Amino acid sequence: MTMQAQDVDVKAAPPTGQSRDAGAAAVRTTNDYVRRWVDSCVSLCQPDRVVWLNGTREERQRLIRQGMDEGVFIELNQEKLPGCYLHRSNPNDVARTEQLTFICTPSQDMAGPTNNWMETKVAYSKLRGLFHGCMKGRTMYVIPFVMGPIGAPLAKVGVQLTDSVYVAVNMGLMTRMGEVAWKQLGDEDEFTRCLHSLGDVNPERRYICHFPIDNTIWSFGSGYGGNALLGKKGLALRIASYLGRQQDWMAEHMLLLGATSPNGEKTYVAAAFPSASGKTNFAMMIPPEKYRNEGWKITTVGDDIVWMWVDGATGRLRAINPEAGYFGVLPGTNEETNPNAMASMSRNTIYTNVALTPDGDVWWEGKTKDPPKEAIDWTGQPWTADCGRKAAHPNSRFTAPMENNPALDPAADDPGGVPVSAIVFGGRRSRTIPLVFQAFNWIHGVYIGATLGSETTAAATGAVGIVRRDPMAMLPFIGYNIRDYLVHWFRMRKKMVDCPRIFHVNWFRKDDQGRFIWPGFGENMRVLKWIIDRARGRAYARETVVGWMPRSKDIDLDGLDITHDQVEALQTINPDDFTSEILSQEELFLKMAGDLPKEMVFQRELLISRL
Ligand code: OXD
Ligand code: MN
Repeated sequence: MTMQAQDVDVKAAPPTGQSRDAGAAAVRTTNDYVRRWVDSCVSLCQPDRVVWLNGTREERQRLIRQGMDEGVFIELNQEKLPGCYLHRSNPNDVARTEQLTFICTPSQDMAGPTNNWMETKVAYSKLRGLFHGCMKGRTMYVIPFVMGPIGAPLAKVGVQLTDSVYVAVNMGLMTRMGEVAWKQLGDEDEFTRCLHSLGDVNPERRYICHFPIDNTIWSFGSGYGGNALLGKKGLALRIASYLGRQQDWMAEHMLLLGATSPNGEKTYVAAAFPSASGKTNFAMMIPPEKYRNEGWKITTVGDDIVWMWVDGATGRLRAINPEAGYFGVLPGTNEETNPNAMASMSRNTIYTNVALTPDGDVWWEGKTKDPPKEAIDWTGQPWTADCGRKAAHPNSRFTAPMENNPALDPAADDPGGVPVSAIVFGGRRSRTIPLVFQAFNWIHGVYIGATLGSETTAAATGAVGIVRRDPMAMLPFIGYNIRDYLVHWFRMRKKMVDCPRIFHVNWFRKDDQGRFIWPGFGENMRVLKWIIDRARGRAYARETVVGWMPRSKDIDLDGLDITHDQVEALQTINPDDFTSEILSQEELFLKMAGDLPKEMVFQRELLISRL
């Protein structure tokens, strides 16, 4: 890449420490806090060059060309997939590494029993050692970005420094990046300081460290989305959840969708499912034909993260999606399971760790019924359909701007956000947990969310398919003590005049032959319809030990190849299974021993007494 007038050649500049003067004309902000912080990081990391990004399309193209020269991006067939590129990561760097992710605070109690903790000074000192000189010979990109629609009261500014051109391009897709951030920041000090380096991409030297008190994230040794796109899990969940507790709002691992009924009534629903458990599919759902003909429509506000606050005027919960793009799982995604996701990734998209076909297209398991005869797999090796290896990595991903989504909700960019009428928790459970039920009230709903269990997936390294407790699907993302997080949920209720109704769903229950009973995907509309009607006080439910449940006749099965008896089976609560379920919640309760909010203890006792 030829050097731009605005870039700073640090080698040609006076010794580090004075680089600010050398690059003064080039620096894109007059904010002294930013300039001093960038200077200190330049001194630490010693890049050859500092490039301040402005978020324009031309700049993105320039970065992509640069990445192609470096072998970071492979151009795909531009007729089929305009603006689309493939990236192959280091094979040791394909998922979030929760065991290497830390909350760094002065005391361990601030991080709590479910986070990895490092003492602040120890963490800075350890990571300073790693960052020292790590960008020699490399370029440091300065990425200003905003999380949240511009003008939203909760919108937050971050600045990420990175030596990865892949990260720079992805940040441009996932956030509102560029001049808007400098404008929002003005002369203030209120921005998240995000420092990132690929280092030598060695898991032995990989640390993702969050310093909530300093509004700072240092990530070293990984280029994987959840570890390296620091606006996402780092800022929008871990740091934001900490800020939300201080400032009376909530940052949650939830999708946010709008459902428009045939008479034009619009209901917004937020839903928390653990990573790689169908949030993107639910957020982009296309209702079954019957519903479409009646006039039902689903629109997407977000597919992964929501920020929610109580509106002073109405006393109701409102929400925004802090992100501007999707970083979605590919295996299993196709024209049938999620046509809106397929359309979203049809242009200006980065594909990570999928197979490359001879015609310059991409492929992953489940994209088409028939695999291509041959391809280059995600590791760059020749692959054939009968070779016995997977062509794409199970956690292969697409990064696409949300503007590509044909079902984007008109309010997705609205700084005022949308009102939330229902909150849904869902796990991946092959046994025990029914298709749908409603909590008796908010406190019971918080208990249901807090004890959420789910079978693990490929989104994080480690064993797949084991049930783990994943409170609110936030276990890896709560930036402080889980005790205080649950108390925060209980307290938020007191600020609301009317609160969203809380539900639990499980699309993943299996029969004795190991087959899914519920068809899922667009058919989930039938369950969503009951949820909406309950939230609006219209549908019937019977009281059961776990909560309010629809009778099978309350779920519309018209046009579906499934009987009312099967739905009854899906809704069955087996007391023995449920006793084991309660016992398996003990693991979480024991971790929080002595610190469990009393509401949790009472709810468990009430559940046991109902069994
Ligand atoms: C994600 C995740 O990538 O939750 O969204 O892992
Ligand atoms: Mn996620």
